[in-house]
Amino acid sequence: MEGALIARDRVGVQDFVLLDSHTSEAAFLSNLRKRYQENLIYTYIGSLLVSVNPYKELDIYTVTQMRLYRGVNFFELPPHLYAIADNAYRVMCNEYNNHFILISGESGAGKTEASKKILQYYAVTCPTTEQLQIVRDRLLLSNPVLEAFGNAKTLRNDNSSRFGKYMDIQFDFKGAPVGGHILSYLIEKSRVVHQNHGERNFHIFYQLLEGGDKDLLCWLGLERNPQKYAYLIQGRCAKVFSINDKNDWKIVRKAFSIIDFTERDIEHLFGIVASVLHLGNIQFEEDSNGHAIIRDGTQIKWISKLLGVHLSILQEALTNRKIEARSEEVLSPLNVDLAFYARDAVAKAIYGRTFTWLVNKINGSLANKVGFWSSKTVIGLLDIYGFEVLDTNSFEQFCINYCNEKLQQLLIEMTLKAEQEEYELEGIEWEPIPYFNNKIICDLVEQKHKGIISILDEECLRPGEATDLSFLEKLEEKVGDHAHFVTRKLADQKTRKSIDWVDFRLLHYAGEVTYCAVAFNFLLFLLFQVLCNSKNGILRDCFLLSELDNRRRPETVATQFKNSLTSLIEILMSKEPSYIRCIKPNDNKEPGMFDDLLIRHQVKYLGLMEHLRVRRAGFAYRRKYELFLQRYKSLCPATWPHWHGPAVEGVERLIKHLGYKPEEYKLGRTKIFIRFPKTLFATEDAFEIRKHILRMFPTPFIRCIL
Ligand code: AOV
Ligand code: MG
Repeated sequence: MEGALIARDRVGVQDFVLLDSHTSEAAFLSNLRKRYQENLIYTYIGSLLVSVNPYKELDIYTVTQMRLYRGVNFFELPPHLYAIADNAYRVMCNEYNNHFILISGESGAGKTEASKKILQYYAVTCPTTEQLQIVRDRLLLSNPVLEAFGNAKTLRNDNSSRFGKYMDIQFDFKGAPVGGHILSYLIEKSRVVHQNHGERNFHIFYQLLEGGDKDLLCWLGLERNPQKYAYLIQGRCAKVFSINDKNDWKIVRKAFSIIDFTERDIEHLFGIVASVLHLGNIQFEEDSNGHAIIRDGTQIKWISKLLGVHLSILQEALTNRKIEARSEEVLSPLNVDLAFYARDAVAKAIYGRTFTWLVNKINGSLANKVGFWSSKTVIGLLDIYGFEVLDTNSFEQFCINYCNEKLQQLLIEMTLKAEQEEYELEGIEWEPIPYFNNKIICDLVEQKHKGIISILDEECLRPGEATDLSFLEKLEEKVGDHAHFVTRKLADQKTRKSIDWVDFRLLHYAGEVTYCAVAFNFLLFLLFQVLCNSKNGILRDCFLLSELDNRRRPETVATQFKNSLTSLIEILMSKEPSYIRCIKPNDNKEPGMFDDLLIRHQVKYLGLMEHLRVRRAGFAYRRKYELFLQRYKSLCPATWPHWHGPAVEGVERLIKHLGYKPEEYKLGRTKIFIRFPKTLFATEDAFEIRKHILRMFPTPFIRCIL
């Protein structure tokens, strides 16, 4: 903090707790802006790191930089991801406890980049052995594979994560990484069959077409041109300037071999990827009875070959559904609309489940093979999709935003708790701080019997009877008067315009979002049987016949998601937290552009001001007695050059000499707490002036009288 304190007029303070008017949003923004303009993208709020996406390469991620941060005390160097990573690592090694680093922020704010840089930091700086090199490589190379299948170009981010990811890095007792484990959350399957204008499908499709060799494409029955595929052209931007699909394909292929995929795995995997493209090109037309028939048999032949399913059975399954009539199962032909729906449902299902298979496969290769006993502790990295508001927000946005809501709540609860505990530990009175607790919104979504997910589940139990409209009516009836649910009536009065009857609106902590209820309760389980009997090994692993036998109602996707989030929160609560809050500086992906309005909104909803208030809780600065004395002892004759008594007494002597007034500080059990930044600045300035004078008069005599 040293240099930055002096230069604070130009580059701002490197910790927001040192701002004079800590409650002012304007001061907060001005500090962030000053630093951003100097390419200082990182700033602390206490131990939390705020990061603003630079949208350009900065030379702060070199190996030299990594080494600089290794083993150095948190506040001794400028704020950095590496400081957060190193701190978590050091505490883990010293105290043998588990940690997690939660990286949050909206889409395009830099979460994934941050998580990759932290992983690289550990890969470079942690001790390793020849035997462990492979683990390191696999940890690093799991990223390009998961990104190929789970990321896509969206309007907000050319490499947007469309799944949530929590990755544990496992360390042995020497602090060497020995394994890893990934949990993935709800991949955005709808993208497989539909993309908005200006967006793409998942990267892997374009990589395969662009980079795959001729023989492979020929074997898969694919043409190189993405324009030929209905599932790839809806966004009208198959080519993206910032993305090199050909190169990325090479990286993914290399990663496959390091991660231990067999040729057979790869064959089956791309058989599925190609089948999705073929599925998208299947067209249906109406026969004279109004039933759907497949227009051209070419695609279905390829699918049947690649997935190892019987051609006529596949054909039948795509154009019929099974219904129960008088306890008998009969086939009922689909109309054209439903056939298209069934086709898309299959494409989404096989892609989604294949992604889960991929994560499991990677986990198999990351599993700690050095021996169970040697794995001691973990650091978890959480990189989840950011809060998003699109023109049309569907079930997936509902889940994404609900997830962000839960994480926000975790952060608030954990920081408040930590702060309160520190005060109690230090024997300093805790002053309650008003803050917005978004538990109320989490409850609205997840509460048993009364929450939106429960209502959705109930509706799903009435197949045939339930509709989007009946779901909405239930919502109105059950949560209509909730403060964060905007009823249609209220919306009409407020906005003076009617909102569509298929919509409902939630007031999230990050803003208001209108969700479209269509397809919220229309999840189809067709063609399952065909896929269970596939000869494609991956599909056979993914679609189990036992699921069909299950007389119990399967859990709805929403409930599954809720349960997986609940266990994620449990995993996190059992570990020591570090936080990185990412901010997106503008909507144009442009370097150097600091959009005040956009950033102010994020500062607000990320709760940064609240965090700052909690963090200061009356005291801007706190430091262990030893560290405080070490730095400033030269300012007091009683403590200079050596102080032999207890550190706390040394500090008492020191601050008495400096003239601290009683209201300016408090002494805890192990730390000094300073209320106002200006007190600290005065001390820091005195320290710098003295250092300066010493440099000018280096003779021992002058030193003595100073
Ligand atoms: P996200 O993970 O937060 O969005 P990313 O980490 O993918 O966002 O960042 C978006 C883009 O911003 C990257 O592709 C880089 O071009 C740029 N970027 C981010 N951080 C840095 C950095 N530290 N240095 C240089 N460029 C950076 V989403 O996954 O959409 O929520 O779902
Ligand atoms: Mg991301």
